Amino acid sequence: MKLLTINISHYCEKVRWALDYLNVEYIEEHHAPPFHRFYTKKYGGKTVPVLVTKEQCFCDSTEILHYLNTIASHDKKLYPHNIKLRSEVEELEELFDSKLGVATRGLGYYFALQNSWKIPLTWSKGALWPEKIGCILVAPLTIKMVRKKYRVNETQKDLAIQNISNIFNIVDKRLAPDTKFLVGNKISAADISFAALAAPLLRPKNHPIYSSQHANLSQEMSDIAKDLRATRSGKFALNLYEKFRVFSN
Ligand SMILES: N[C@@H](CCC(=O)N[C@@H](CS)C(=O)NCC(=O)O)C(=O)O
Repeated sequence: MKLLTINISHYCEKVRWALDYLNVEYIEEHHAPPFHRFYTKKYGGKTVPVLVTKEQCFCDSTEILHYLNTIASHDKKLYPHNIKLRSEVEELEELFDSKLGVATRGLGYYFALQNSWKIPLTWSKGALWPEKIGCILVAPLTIKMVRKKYRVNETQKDLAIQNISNIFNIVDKRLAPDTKFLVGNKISAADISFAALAAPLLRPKNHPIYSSQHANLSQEMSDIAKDLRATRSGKFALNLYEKFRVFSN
C-alpha cells in the first residue's frame, strides 16, 4: 500500500497510526504543498491522506480507517462489532474530524504563521528535492491560500480555542479516572482520532513528527498546550500515545 501525506498533517497521522497499529506494510510518500494536489488528483481527491492499494484508493481518513477495519484481525478491529458501540465510535470520530481537527489545525497555523519563513521547511520535510525547492519558491502564495482557506485570524483563533475546550470537556465527561478507552475495552478509531487530532497542541512524546519540546513554541501556544495537557482528556491522549502508538515500519 502507498500512503500519500503531507508530513505534518494530523489527519495523516491518524491513518499512519492505524496502519502501524494493524502492522500493515505500507510506503509513505511525503508531499509538500501545493504539489500534493498533483498526486491526490490522480486518485480523485484533493486533500491528504490518500491510501492507494492494489485494487482501490481512498481519499479521506475515515474512509481509510473503515477500509483498514475490513482487513484487521478479529482482535484488532478499529470499530467494535456491537452496533451500539460501533455507532458511538463513529459519532465520536466524526466529531473529532469535523471539529477538533479543524480547530487544532486553525490554531496551529495561527501561531505558525507568526514565523511564516519556517513553514515551507516544515511542510517539505520528507519530500523529494524538486518539490522541496518548489515549495519554498511558491511559499508566499501557498501561505496566502492557507490563510484564506483556513480563515487564520484573531476571531477564528478564539473560536478554535473555544471549540477545542468544548471537545475536551465532552471527552473529560466520558472518562472515569480508570477509563482506558473512549468506547469499549479496546483501542478504537475514536481513541486514535482524538489523540492524533489533538497532537498538534498536546505534543506527545511518542509522536513520529512533532517534537515534544515546547521550547520552539510561542509563549501563548505553549501556555494553551500546558493547560490542555493537564486536563483529564489531555492526559488520556498523552497516555494513548505512550502506550499504544506502536510503529510497524
Ligand atoms: N476529511 C479529511 C480532511 C483531510 C485534510 O483536511 N487534509 C489537509 C491536511 S491537514 C489537506 O490535505 N490540506 C491541503 C489541501 O486542502 O489541499 C480527512 O479526514 O482525510
